[in-house]
Order: sequence, then C-alpha cells, then structure tokens
Amino acid sequence: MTASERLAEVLRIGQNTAAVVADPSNMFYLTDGYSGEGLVFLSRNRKVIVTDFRYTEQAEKQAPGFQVEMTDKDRKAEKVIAELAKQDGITCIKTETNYLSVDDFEKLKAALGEEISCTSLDLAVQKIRQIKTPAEVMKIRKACQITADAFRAILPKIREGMTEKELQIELDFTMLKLGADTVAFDTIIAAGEHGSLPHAIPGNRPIRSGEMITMDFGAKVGNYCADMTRTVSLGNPSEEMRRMYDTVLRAQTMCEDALAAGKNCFDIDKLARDYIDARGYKGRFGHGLGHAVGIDIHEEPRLSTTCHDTLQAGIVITVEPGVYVPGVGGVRIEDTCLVKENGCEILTDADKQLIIL
Ligand SMILES: [Mn+2]
Repeated sequence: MTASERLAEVLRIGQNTAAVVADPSNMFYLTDGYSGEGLVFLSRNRKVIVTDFRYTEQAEKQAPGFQVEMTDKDRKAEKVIAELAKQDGITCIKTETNYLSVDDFEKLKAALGEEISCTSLDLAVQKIRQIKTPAEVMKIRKACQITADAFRAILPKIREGMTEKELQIELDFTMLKLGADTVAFDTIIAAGEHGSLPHAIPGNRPIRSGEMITMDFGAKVGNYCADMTRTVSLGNPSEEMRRMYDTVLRAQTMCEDALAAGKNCFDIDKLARDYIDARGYKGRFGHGLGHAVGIDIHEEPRLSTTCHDTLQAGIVITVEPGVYVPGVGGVRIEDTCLVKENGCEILTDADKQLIIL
C-alpha cells in the first residue's frame, strides 16, 4: 500500500472528501519523493501536485504517479484546488490547519466557496508517519551508521586549542564525506561550562584540557535523519563531571533496556528522570527524554512528561537524557533507536563508555 492509499484509508476518503497537504515533509511522504514546494491534492480518484513553473518538471520526475498542475499569476494554487474539487464532486476538504498560515487558510476557504467545507486533517499524515516502513528504516539506518562512523573518525582529530566551531566544521565535513546528503540539523558542540546549554551554538572558544565536550549531530540520507549525542573528555575530567557522566550513562542505558512496543512514553521518561533526581540532580534534566525521528528531526511521539502514547514496533525514537549544571558543564548521551516487539535496536552504534582523549 502506498502512503497516499494509507492516508485515504485513515481519513476514510470517500466519494466526497479530499485532502490538501502543504507541509513539505508530508508532501514528500505522500508522493514518495517530491521535494519541491506547492500543495498535494488527494481525492478518491486522483493524486495531484499543484506547483509553479520552478517545480513542475521536478514533480513529474520525482512523483511519476501524480498529475502535475501548474499555477501562475492568474491561476493561484487555491483556485486550482477549487477547480479540482468541483470536478471531483468534493464537498469536504481536509487540510493542515496546523501548518497553513491563517492567510492561506482563509484564501483556500474563499476559493472553495459555500458548497465545500474545509476542516482539519488532525495531523493524520504525521500519525501514519510514526510507524516506519522497512524502506524508511533502511534510510534511517544508513544515516545512523554514517553518524556513528563520523564520531569514530573525529576522535583522533580533537586537540587542545581547537575551537568548538572548528570541531563542528570537521564533523559536518566528515559526515558529508562518508555519504550523508546533508546534515539533519545544525551540529551542536559544547565544551567545558558551555556544556550546560542543551542547545549551545558552537563558538570560537578554544577547547581546553580537562573539559568535557558534548557533540550532538546527525546525517541525513534520502531525506531521513539520524540523531546522536556523545560527550567525551579531553584529558582527565573532574570528579564532579565524572559523576555527572556516570549518572547520564546509567539513565540512558536503563531506558534503552526498557524501550519496547507496548510501553508507555511517559513511563520511559520517568525512569530516567527519577534516577537522575535521586542522584542529586533534581531540576538539572530540563528537557524530554526523547523524540521520534524520520523525515523531520523532531516527530511524534515524544518520551516526555506530557506524552502518554503507547510505543509501537516500527517507531524510531531517541533516548537522550542529560544533566546540565550552569558554571560547571553538562553531559548528554543520545541514541536513535528502532522500537521492536520485545525491545529496541540501537541504530547509532558507537561507544558510550567515557572516552578520555
Ligand atoms: Mn535529539
């Protein structure tokens, strides 16, 4: 079954309903490869990409099963959608109210007129995207392998005096050389006390001996992301940092051991949180334990205090506890994991014992 057929089933797209999708990640998923701009229209009897001159040829190549409709200044996208809907006898359009701007939503409603209602897709595409197909897992697996290989390759290059920025450039370059199409997100490098910032921006701060370095990075392959974090030490770390490292590592492996289909997202997060709190770091792990990964770097579900979803086999999700102490530093360890019936497979297969360079 193709992704667009799955959507039709989920939405119970009948004779009178059509879906209009604008989120680029959802368009890519439903068309199985279109990476340009525009809209996707799906009704019971047709699949259409609505776009402008810049992308029409690309759309025909990337999504051969789709009809391509070109927009221009006199025939805007909302007008094309209205034409298609009327031709197909559609009375209800479901669209991405979470993604479209208020202006675009109002324009679409105005073009559709009184006879065609316009309601929310309710994240139906995102929900289908949660369970990865074997073809999707293959791409994520490849992205994760490149990420883990890049980590191993970078270790001998880390030197005292090197800046965070230099390390970031070297790491990104290594991922690209190893076969990444691009990077999945801006690489985070945080050394020393800078490590207490979970989303630190790499700067011109030289790395000094005795400091821990947190590296959060991922390759992107075939439009699918990897996400991995490792914290290493340049020279011997302080006792305080060592204890922080041991705490995070224990929390991380404990959660990976517990990860499996049927488990509740909240409960996995709680395992890490309770352990970290009990070790004296209450309030120092201020973000969720993990997030699903796929076409987007952050997808649903989340391992967090607010997500009560039940994990299912085929979900790819990160496990990334951290401890952050301002003025001292921070530690985060993260893997991308594939949820299976009786456990999980760690896709970012790189060493997690404390590495002292
Ligand atoms: Mn992450």
